Amino acid sequence: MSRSTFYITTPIYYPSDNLHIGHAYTTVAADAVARFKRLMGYDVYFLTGADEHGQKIERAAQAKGKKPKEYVDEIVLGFKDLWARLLVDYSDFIRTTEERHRLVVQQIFERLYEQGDIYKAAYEGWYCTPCETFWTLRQLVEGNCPDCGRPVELLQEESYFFRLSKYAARLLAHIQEHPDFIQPVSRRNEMVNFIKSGLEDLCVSRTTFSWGIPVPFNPRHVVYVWVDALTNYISALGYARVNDALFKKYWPADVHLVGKDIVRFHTIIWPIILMAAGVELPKRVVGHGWLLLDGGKMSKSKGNVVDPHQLIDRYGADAVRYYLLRELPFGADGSYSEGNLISRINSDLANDLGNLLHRTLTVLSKFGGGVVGPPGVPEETDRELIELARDLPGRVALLVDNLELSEALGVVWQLVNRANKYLDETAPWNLGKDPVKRDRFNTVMYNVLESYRFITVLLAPFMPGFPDRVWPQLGIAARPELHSFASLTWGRFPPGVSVERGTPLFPRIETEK
Ligand code: ME8
Repeated sequence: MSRSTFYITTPIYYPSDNLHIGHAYTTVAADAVARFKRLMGYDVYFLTGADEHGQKIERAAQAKGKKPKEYVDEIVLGFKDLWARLLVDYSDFIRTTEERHRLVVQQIFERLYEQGDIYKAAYEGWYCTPCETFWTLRQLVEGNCPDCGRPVELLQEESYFFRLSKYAARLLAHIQEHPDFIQPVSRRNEMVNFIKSGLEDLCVSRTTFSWGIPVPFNPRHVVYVWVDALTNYISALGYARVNDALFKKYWPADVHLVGKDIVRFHTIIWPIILMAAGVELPKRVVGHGWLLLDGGKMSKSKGNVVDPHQLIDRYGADAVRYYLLRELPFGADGSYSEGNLISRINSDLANDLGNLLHRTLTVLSKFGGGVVGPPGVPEETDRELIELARDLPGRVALLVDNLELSEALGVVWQLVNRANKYLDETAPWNLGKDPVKRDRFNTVMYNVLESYRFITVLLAPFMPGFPDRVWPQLGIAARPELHSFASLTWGRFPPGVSVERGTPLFPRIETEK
């Protein structure tokens, strides 16, 4: 039987500048989900990439005295370097300047034109370059872009238009019939109201600059950057090409993960392009919240950004990933501060998670020669711990499925905390001194080690570097069959292996300067 597939995407980011930790958040979240699904045995395809066209990029390149392609090539190297440093394991990286992408965009544009969904008309509109979005006068807020508040430019040109209005009713019906299509619910309600207030046809070509994909039948025009960009999710799979095996296998996407700023593009323009092209819609679009800095959205164009490289240098990729994934509850915003990051490291990682292993191995080395014996008959307090561990894989899997990653980590920490408390309650450092209590000592040690195996397997998708540092300490580095999701049935930890105390997993960060 073939394995179930799972296709997840991140937005393709603009290489107008280097990425900040807001972008890192989306990509790391998608990576954690992709890794979790792989761990569960799914055949996963995880796509990320770069959105390289548009006036914003053209201007950024000009400002640096470079040709656009030369400019984006450099920045994209930086994207890939950041993902490698953050242990992001994508299946493919699509660039909208690639031929394989251009062909698909042009083909879809031509098809929609031929079937009358795209038409030519004179146009006058207000354009926000940072957002690459047209607005009508009525939509402006005090004369500025309603999304970002920055000045807009009046543009007059002959353009191609896409009949969004024609598909509005069908899109609404789809959203009603597929309650999971837009998540969280608050975003779905917003989009439903937006569609009900009436969709205007969308201007989908530009003539005032040339850094884009030419409209195939009128190359004076380039394709609107959002139509270009959204198409990446299928062009990367080889849609409409001779070799479309990936498209056949993985489409429709299970999750498009995006920030709340671009949910509208993904739940209105993208599904309507697909409907018009006769392609199935993605199953879910999930809009996460923003990472705020000093109460405002971190953004490249505002300049209030935090460089992920510095954080990785200081704290390591696993800690940065953990912090990002823990800090934003599903769908909600979260505030970034280095102080919070440090307290998460010190309390959650050093004190709770790191210390649990360290205490256990210290006691086992001192009183058991570093070898755990088989467990005896469980007592009430053991059963409580064991039940919590047994339920954990299912609970975490469900939360990850719902993209509730902060909540999923919270659930893993229930076991971390319970195991620490269990050590306090059972005090194996006393049991170990008393030969009569050897059986009880082994039981306690066994239960904590087995709990730690559960914790390590479940944390692997969130902190991919973590397990490789734990397995040698638990003495099961050479036992990959005990590292899998399927191995999480209680009692598989092998008695008799030698544990090996290592350096602390997460050293405390000293804050006083
Ligand atoms: O919008 N907090 O690219 P972009 C959380 N090219 N997430 C943040 C964030 C923050 N402060 N800032 C950015 C584009 N993001 C288009 C996408 S997709 C077909 C085309 C994340 O470089 C979040 O995922 O402006 C947001 O949606 C994305 O970066 C915007 O990246």
